[in-house]
Amino acid sequence: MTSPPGPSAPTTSTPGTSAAQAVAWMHTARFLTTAPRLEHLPESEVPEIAFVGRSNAGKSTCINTLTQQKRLAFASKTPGRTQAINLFALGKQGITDAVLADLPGYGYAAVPKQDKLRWQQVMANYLVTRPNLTGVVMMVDPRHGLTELDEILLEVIRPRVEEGLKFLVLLTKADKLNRSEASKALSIARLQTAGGEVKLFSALKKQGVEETSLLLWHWAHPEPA
Ligand SMILES: Nc1nc2c(ncn2[C@@H]2O[C@H](COP(=O)(O)OP(=O)(O)O)[C@@H](O)[C@H]2O)c(=O)[nH]1
Ligand SMILES: [Mg+2]
Repeated sequence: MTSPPGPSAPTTSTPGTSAAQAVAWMHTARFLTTAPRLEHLPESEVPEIAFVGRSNAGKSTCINTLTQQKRLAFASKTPGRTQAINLFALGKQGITDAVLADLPGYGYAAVPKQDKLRWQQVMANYLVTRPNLTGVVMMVDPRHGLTELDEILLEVIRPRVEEGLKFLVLLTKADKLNRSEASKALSIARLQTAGGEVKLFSALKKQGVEETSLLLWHWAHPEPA
């Protein structure tokens, strides 16, 4: 909780894109398709940003808050789509300039082991092979920190991160932490991600919404070199 939420918080950006524009861009999200297996994923040229996280980490709430649309993550709860990759398109009227991929939460105890393993395999394959994957946002409940499965996933994507894949850890439910707990959680997560980018996020207080939207915008619209 380093800065107060709200429009008064200044956000830096490259010329042309304000935080408000990035937030509005996120609000254009609409359901695109659902893919129970990798071979069902449509080929795509546009940058794709994947949301991953342990079950109950706050992923659905975060996606709903960023996109300002309750039915998106709801779509991911529809029977048949729960163990699937759900894609959402971003961009103005019919012009898709990025895709959000919602990957089912992992680590849920009640899921049979066989299904868990199958799903971990699908997810690992997706993260390693998806050609247009541009960035990964990992949602982590800061009261639990990065779990073993989170760390395994980090290992899976590490080679791609070294080749330029973007990566962000969002510490969710930040409203449940006091100031010192928040700064401690940030330091620990930064250590665990070897200096990777980590931000606080609260759906309840709308904390981190502008910063995250702007960051994802820049992932999807890199400056020409
Ligand atoms: N206080 C608080 N609770 C949250 C926040 N985000 C999610 N939660 C709660 O955490 C639980 C899990 O959230 P959900 O989005 O369903 O997690 P998912 O399983 O990762 O999709 C729910 O009870 C949410 O209401 C937040 O920013 N603040
Ligand atoms: Mg969910």
